[in-house]
Amino acid sequence: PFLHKVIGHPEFQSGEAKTTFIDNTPQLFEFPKLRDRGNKTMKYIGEVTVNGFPGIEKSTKKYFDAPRIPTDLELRSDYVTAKNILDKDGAQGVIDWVKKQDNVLLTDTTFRDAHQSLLATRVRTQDFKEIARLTGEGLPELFSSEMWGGATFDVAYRFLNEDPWQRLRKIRKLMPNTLLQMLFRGSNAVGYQNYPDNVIEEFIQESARQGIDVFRIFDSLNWLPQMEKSIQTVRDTGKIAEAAICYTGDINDPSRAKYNVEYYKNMAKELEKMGAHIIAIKDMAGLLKPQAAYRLISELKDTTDLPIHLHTHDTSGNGIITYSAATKAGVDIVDVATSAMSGATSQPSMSSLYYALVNGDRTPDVNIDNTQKINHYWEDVRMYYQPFENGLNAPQTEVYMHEMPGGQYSNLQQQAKAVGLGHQWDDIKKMYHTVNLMFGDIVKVTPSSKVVGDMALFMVQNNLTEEDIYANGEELSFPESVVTFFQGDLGQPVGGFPKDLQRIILKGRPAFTERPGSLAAPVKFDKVKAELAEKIGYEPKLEEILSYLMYPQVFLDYRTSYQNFGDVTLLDTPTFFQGIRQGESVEVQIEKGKTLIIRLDEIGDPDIEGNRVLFFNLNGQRREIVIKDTS
Ligand code: 3PY
Ligand code: ZN
Repeated sequence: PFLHKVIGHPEFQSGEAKTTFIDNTPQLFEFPKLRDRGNKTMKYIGEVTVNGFPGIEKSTKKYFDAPRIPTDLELRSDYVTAKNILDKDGAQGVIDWVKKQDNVLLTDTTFRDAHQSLLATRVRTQDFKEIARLTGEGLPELFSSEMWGGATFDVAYRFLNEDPWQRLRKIRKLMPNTLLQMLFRGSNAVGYQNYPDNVIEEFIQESARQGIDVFRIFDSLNWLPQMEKSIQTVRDTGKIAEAAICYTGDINDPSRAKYNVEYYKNMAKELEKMGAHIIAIKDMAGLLKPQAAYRLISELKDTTDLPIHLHTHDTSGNGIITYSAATKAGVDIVDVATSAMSGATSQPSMSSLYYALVNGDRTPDVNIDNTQKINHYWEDVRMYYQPFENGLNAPQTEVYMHEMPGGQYSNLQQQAKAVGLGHQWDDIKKMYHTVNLMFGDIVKVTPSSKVVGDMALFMVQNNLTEEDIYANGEELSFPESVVTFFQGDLGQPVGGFPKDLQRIILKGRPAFTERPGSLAAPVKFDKVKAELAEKIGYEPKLEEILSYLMYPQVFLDYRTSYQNFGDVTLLDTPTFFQGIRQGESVEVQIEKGKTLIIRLDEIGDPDIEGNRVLFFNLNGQRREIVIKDTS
């Protein structure tokens, strides 16, 4: 019918159809476009229906009530937000404003660290869209929303078939009056290795152009030389450079003297000299105990005039007490998450903190009713992600022993299960502690934490003790990440590497103490652009080149998947993870006013090669899609 419509069109019949024919009569070409998108979407749904979603157990699709979307938030449309101040008065304007506040300010991590730490970073843009606008409108008093960076970049491409840049653009549009914040791993950007300086610069500039306002910059070993470039680049973009000190050990425990209060004060002074606008204390594992928090924040406030932004994880269950102590000591901003996405390995709850501080002199200025209404949405949406729950739903004080970051806990647990060590999880946690001490008591956060995790798994898997490593290490072949770490690929740990262990692990390979970024040749963007264009068949945008530089194979796999399945971010989450039931209709709004209505009528039996025909109905037309059953 499509061909007939085109051929039958008077302009075509007149013999005068030129290239403008397509431009003048787009309606004729919409149907095949729709059909193509429909086919791709049905292919994706069919694939998940028949073979399940990679990495989670295949099960019958569950029924969910539609999430409760708040319709009656109280709005303060005249409120001047931190974002408005940044846009009008620049970064210094925001800093001056923060310093003038009596109340403790809040950053909402729901869109990044909370789901990274609770649900293996799996929350999809589709589920942020509905609530992002309402969060921006209903909670204008927030300092910022942390919604990008860390693991979200990699996971979006790798597991969610999503383009993280698109997520950033969408949220930017939906939250025009909220500061958007990202977690940036210094010279490791959003990856697990060092990148040349010009890649770091381009990445920051592009992220700033696309909407990031606050960059929380850290180095996974607290090694200052690796933070300088990022801080300077962020300053040059006019955005806010928040330089983070990763917190480890216990400043009040004399047996952990390596990371004492002086260590943190010195680092804060250095970061101030480097040009930080804000100092963050990044307590990635949740080790900062309440009394230590009071002391640390008090002493930092005496050390620097910069605002202090505190980040913790609630793994031990002490998060609110820590924030309460820090608030008393004068902390300026703290990181919280909506209740349904808080607690345990995530951040403390926004509304719990509100009530912990209510009627005090620094009560956060948020509308608690709005907070709770927005939270209803998350109570419902979290259900979708049940297969990714990490199982830690009670306080775990063992974190003070193993010191594993909140975001790593579930990851390492999965890694352990994948190599058949799920039942030895308790041993792995103890070994993680042992490895940390063997490595000289290092800062453990992505990517250094991954090295400790890899070594712990390696030792448990091969039944090795610490003594075995020193006695027989020469014969062992250590994980690649451990070897390159001891070569200096991630930089230098506080106090340097333990020499004996370094010798055993490197087996004569060279080690260097220079900053890896200073040794790496700058990336030639034109060359990479041409190479990538060859691979994907079109001229890539800068953001695509950057993604390819960070994650070459992951990015190419994403492109392939996009070619096959189209834009699957538009599917609702239960369908995305669990496919479709026989007889069910799902609606996919692909554009305003354009909806695909897809019904699955029947699943055919597999033929001799395992191929099944799925009988669909797409917007009223019968369609057959063949899917290979891999079971
Ligand atoms: C990350 O780098 O992803 C982190 O969340 C570190 O805490
Ligand atoms: Zn964190």
